[in-house]
Amino acid sequence: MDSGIVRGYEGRSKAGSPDIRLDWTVEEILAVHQLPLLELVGRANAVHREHHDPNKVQKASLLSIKTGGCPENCAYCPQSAHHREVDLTKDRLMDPAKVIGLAAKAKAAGAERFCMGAAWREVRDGKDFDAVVQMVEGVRDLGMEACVTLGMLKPHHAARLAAAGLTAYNHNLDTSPEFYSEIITTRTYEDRLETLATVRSYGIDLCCGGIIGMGESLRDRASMLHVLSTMNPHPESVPINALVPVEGTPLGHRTPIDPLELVRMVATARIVMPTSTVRLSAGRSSLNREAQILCLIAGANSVFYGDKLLTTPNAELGEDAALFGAIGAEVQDTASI
Ligand code: SAM
Ligand code: DTB
Ligand code: SF4
Repeated sequence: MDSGIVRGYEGRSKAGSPDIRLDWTVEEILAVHQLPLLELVGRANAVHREHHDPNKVQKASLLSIKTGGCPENCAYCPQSAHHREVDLTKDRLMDPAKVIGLAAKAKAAGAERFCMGAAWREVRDGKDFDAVVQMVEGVRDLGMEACVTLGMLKPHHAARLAAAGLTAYNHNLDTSPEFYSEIITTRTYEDRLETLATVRSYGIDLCCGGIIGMGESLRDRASMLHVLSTMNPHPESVPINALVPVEGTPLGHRTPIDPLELVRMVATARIVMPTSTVRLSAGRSSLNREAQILCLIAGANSVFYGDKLLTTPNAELGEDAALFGAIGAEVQDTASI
């Protein structure tokens, strides 16, 4: 690629940029979301190009380090112990050496970020948390960004993760404050916000987003983006997931969303949070190549790479090679993931 094409994006302002607003209202966000599609995508792409290299898509690799048996009752989640009809093999926490080995493989296949998820309600002190700290250290030693998602945590846990070099902590709002209790009743929105504040206070980046396609209204989507875009600073990373309906969960029979709804959500997130990394996360396997490219034009600048998310299938590696080939990004050796 002619590096001159992208040179203009280096060194552009991030924090303190005049177009970074912390005072978006729900009405304004809803109005952006409902713009005519071509206008919305055009505006989002302009914001994207102002703050990011439009040819760069970060590949993040995702691994479930502890699977299933979670005491929370999140209606979308196959890992909740409340949803007994789900066909899922539970697994204890993985061995750190195995996890670090898989991170090295993911790096060899082109991943820059390694995200580890545990089906925990909260972090508890003990050998399992010690092992997670070891995993974070190992991933950082490989020169990769490390992200974990472990549920709620206390300040001393955040302090240990920060000392281990953790790049980011993923803790999603999932939906709007108004719709939240339709989806989860075993913890509150306030619990979520408290964990996020704790993580932030230890200088760890926030990875915080949500899911669309759970029966929420467009106002709920705008309201979730309102909570995110009024955080100061904005979360560094915002995953936008489309519900993966899993049989046996209360949302297992929901019809998958129209891909253009994901395009609208990504574009709106890009406009209201110009400098955040917007991640096109779960649900990508039901999008064709062109719909994914539309999401990238609308401002997504990262995808999960690899054939599995946590417990459900992701876009297939061959399809991803075709996607990255089509957009001209470097194609890695897919056999090594
Ligand atoms: N237990 C931790 C927690 O809830 O924060 C971490 C793991 S949890 C599986 C991480 C995120 O995955 C959830 O917050 C949710 O946004 C997303 N997720 C889980 N199941 C999903 C599904 N079926 N479709 C889309 N996103 C899903
Ligand atoms: C996020 O927002 N999406 C990822 C990551 N953060 C941890 C998880 C998606 C999980 C999809 C359902 C599954 O595979 O279990
Ligand atoms: Fe547990 Fe997280 Fe799944 Fe909720 S989303 S049931 S907290 S693993």
